[in-house]
Amino acid sequence: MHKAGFVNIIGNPNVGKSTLMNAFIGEKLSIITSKAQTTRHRILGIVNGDDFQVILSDTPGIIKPAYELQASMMDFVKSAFEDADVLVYMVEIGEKELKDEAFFKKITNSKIPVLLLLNKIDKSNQELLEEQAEIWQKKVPNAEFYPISALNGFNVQNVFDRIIELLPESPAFYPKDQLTDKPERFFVNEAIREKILMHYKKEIPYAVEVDTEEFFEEDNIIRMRSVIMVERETQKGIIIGHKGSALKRVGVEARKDLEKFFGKQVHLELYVKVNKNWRNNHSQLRRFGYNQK
Ligand SMILES: Nc1nc2c(ncn2[C@@H]2O[C@H](COP(=O)(O)OP(=O)(O)OP(=O)(O)O)[C@@H](O)[C@H]2O)c(=O)[nH]1
Ligand SMILES: [Mg+2]
Repeated sequence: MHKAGFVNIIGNPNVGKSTLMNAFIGEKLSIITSKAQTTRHRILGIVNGDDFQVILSDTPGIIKPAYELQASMMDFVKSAFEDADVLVYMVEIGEKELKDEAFFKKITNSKIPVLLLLNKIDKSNQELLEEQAEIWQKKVPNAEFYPISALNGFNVQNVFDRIIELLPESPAFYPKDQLTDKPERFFVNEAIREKILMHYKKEIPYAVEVDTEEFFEEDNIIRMRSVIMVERETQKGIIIGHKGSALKRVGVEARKDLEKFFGKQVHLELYVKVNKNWRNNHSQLRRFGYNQK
């Protein structure tokens, strides 16, 4: 018998969805930072076995959209409700509610199996854990409950084994050697965006989009050129930094990650461009892979 299906991870921003996805895959497919709204797309991560194919979806954290980019991010979350065979609803220790009522109702009224994961229990103690477990099991009575630590791997294998049990009988949806639905350039963009989230403050990371214009694979090296887009001229100066030092740091760190990811030497050229108000521009958003209706 062969099992296959879609296992979609949803929850508030910053609870550890991408960390869990990477733990299941065993690779750094999704970027992870301590800032909210790190993930902007729905990213498939595929785990293949002889008799199963688990198609995981990492999704953006649920927020009330304030601009078009965020509205597109929430459309990715909506799509994750539509095709799931198993829903993984992740919360973190100390969290009390999913702020979006409509999404929360979809979870509590779900006809498909829901796994409720209480993450970051490594930061907790027994008393707090029991208190939180009770709160969440009451809130989502239709779910199976698992305390986990995506970071340390605690209970991750048990959750994965349960997912396999819950999957429907089905042939594989993707070739068995496929790891994701995203092209190579997507991971270049993301590696750069991760460094920008890590090194710049306040609004800057949220005003940035990255587009990889060139990706040439040669025998011993991959040559890439990417543009970092910002919304305003002042932001451009901040990204570049004094004598280019800030941009250089982004480039060096992203290149190191990309060399690990592709298993090959990488040459990465970066430049910065102003793309006014791209976050609210439908055609620009479409160009960057956000499904605009
Ligand atoms: N202590 C602890 N930290 C964790 C755990 N899982 C994730 N984190 C941290 O929580 C932060 C957010 O992790 P992400 O995986 O990026 O969270 P996310 O839900 O994908 O966030 P968005 O994409 O912004 O919605 C990072 O700093 C992680 O290192 C965990 O089990 N324990
Ligand atoms: Mg994420």
